[in-house]
Amino acid sequence: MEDTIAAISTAQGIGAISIIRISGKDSINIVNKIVKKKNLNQVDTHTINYNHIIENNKMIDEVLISIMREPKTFTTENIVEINCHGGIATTNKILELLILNGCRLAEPGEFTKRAFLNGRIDLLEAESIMDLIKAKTENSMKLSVTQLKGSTSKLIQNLREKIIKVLANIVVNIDYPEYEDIEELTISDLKIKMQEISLEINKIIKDSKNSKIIKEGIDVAIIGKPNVGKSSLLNKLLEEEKAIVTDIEGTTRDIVEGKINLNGFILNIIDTAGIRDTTDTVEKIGVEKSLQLIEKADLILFILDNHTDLNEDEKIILEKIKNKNHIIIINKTDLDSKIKIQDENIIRMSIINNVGISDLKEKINQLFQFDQIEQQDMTYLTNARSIALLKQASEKISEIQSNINQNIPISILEIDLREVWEILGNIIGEFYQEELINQLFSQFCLGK
Ligand SMILES: Nc1nc2c(ncn2[C@@H]2O[C@H](COP(=O)(O)OP(=O)(O)OP(=O)(O)O)[C@@H](O)[C@H]2O)c(=O)[nH]1
Ligand SMILES: [Mg+2]
Repeated sequence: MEDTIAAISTAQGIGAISIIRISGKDSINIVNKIVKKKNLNQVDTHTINYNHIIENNKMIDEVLISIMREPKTFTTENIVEINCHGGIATTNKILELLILNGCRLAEPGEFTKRAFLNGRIDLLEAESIMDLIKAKTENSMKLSVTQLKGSTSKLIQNLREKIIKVLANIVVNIDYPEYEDIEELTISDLKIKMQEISLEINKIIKDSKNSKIIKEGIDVAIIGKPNVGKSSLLNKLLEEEKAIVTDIEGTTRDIVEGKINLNGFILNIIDTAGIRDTTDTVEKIGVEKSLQLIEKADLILFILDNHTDLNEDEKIILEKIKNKNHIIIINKTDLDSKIKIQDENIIRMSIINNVGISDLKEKINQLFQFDQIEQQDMTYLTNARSIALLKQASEKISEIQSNINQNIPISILEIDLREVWEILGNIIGEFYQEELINQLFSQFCLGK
């Protein structure tokens, strides 16, 4: 980490101000070589200084330069930030001068990687910085900020502490039986502790699912036989004519998608090809995709036609969606009713007449309890890697619990418990493989 790195850390494009960030031992010295007015080695740390950037005595830009000396900086190294005027040409010119004078162009995420490697932030916080950069709605922004503050890391750290105490107790009991002042951990104590840990882990997993909803939104698939009004519904929800609507069966042959914001949550609405037996090659692939979406989507809107009774395909789909999040929409209520069906989640609509749209939104709201998610203290894991690790930890604890019931010796349980401790450590980056770290940080934007 000897190199001094530099990158443009504001979004590329035309903005009023661009920020160039430089981190490393020589950052102040290097910037000093390209300024004219004041010697930056003589200014106080954590100050903002007016200056001119020059090349061959010619002024390139008037700038404000923040000087932050180590160790109290984001990367724990000397950091300089140059606020210059936003044009691409000026900003690139300054970056070029910095490189000519000894900086290296930063790799994506390298600033955050340094912060992590220098022990300034843990892996979870680093990941939440990455999420923050990508955050789409206000809710998801709040979530990343809470995680950034480290509250989720604390949750995991507390769990690890609990485990360490149990482990220490086991080890002392086994290896130093002569220490009589340390209470012996009985099997029933161990059972209680495992139960506590398991409940805690599972609560984080459950809450993390909500935070996935907040961050990534809900995939909502519109499914149904041809001509029931799937594309009409997509267009109505998106308030634009995104998909083609005709009275010809098989109009939609591939997936059409769009996003809407429902009470601050993102819904990814996916219109699909009408499900039927078809010889058309393209449509057949489309139908395949529709069927796969039934498995993958977070919510299925299954549209039926009020004017016709259920066909065989529809009966099969009803069976498939029974145990999934679903809403059945009976569309075309402006026509005579010929359909016979019973289900708890039915909404009647006449999409072309704007009837039932608000009922549908309300139903979705109820199903996912958006109001309650918003009120929660959002301190949960938000990425797939951490959640997968937590699930692994939860399974391992279940294994320990069943081993306790089968009277497996405590020394064996100790090994499993140690493993849980390590898995949790992985979440906050206490044990890491270089490969994983590099891969993670390379997903960051340049300059972060
Ligand atoms: N009467 C009536 N017709 C409707 C209603 N909603 C949609 N339609 C009509 O039904 C026909 C089919 O609508 P689409 O939205 O293209 O149906 P789809 O399910 O996407 O059909 P495919 O793409 O072929 O699978 C069009 O002529 C729509 O105008 C409704 O509420 N009432
Ligand atoms: Mg369609």
